[in-house]
Amino acid sequence: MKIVDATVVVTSPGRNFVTLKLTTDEGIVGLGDATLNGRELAVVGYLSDHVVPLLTGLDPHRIEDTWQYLYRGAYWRRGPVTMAALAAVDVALWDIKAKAAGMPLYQLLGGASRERIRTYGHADGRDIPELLDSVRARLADGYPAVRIQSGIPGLKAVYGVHTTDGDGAPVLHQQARPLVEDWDTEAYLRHVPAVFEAVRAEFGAELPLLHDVHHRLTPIQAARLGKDLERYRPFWLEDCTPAENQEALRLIRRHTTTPLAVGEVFNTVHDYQTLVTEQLIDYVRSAVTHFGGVTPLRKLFDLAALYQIRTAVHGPQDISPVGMAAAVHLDLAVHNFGIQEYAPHTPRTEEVFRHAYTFTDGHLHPGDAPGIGVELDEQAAAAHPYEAAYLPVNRLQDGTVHDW
Ligand code: EZ4
Ligand code: CO
Repeated sequence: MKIVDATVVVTSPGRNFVTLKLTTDEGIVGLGDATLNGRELAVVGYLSDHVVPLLTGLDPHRIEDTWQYLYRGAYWRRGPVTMAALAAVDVALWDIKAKAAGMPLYQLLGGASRERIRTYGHADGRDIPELLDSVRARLADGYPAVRIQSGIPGLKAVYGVHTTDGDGAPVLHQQARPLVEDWDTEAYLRHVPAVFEAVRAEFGAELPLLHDVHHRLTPIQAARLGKDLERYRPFWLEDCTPAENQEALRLIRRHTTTPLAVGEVFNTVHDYQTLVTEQLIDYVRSAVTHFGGVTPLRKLFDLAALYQIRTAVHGPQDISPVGMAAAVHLDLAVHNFGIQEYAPHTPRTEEVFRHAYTFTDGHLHPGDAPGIGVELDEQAAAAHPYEAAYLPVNRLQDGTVHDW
């Protein structure tokens, strides 16, 4: 079999998605997600200018070899743009291989290790009462675990607390220039324990509760927060520091038994080397789409398994249904699966990307369609052209830029 065509499709049914479509001489089509929120066109250029011209004529069955050819062959390795482009190629090739085999992808990854995929949903509120209502809504949706994010007294806008448009899409992400949010670490550190206290008081001890710090603390601040939250038994504290300084996690780990989850902005196994081999974290959080695909993420998961570290693939709405499908196949197959982040895509997005994976009673299943089980409706996609959109930026009250 040979690849005879490769095209890059950009569509914005509420937010931008970048999809690579590979077609073989046998008429098999493979899809891969290359969406990098706020920097989409950089990946489009990388793919169209430097990858697509290399793909035609290749044997799509040679996934590992193609991955190494594009990774090592570029010389300039790693980085979010490169690895999102590589991820799209890798997933499209797995899609083709599984379709050629007449099997859902998870079968080629070793078959199902479980019946279904446990997820967590997002609850948020501008204040605690609004958050409690949101938790109630997620429980009504069937989620077995909930991430809780709350507004902070004195701050106008913080990560994870949305206003939504009629379609349910987060409007904060749809600005032609970055929205400016504000931040005050001391106010945050004072407020979060009260948020956990209120949620535990309302929903009891058993509900798994997660919280995303979004890279905003110093190591000693993160250690303090981890200690303060221990009595509420969080499922995890996510991205408590900017973890490209992996050594920071040593300090945090010495002070708290709160489980730690890291990795949504990482793009290779090297970014995790210290964190995993020194057992400084409990969950690896990379998305298929941002980590170079199923091939390298599987390798990370196997490395993590040696240290009893579990998986928690990043699953925001800026991963397309193509990237989500790939994740759900991997989740079903690997032994050290932990939990999957999941928020349904908007109806407009689901018209463009029809998927076999299902969400029932708070659990995902990849379905049994051959391949990854996603079809791209190109006509529907073309009705939604690219729109410039950026993630917000964060400033302290004196104007200093802070990590968002
Ligand atoms: O801010 O994917 O855990 N989830 C997150 C996400 C990220 C977005 C950035 O594009 O932190 O919501
Ligand atoms: Co996060």
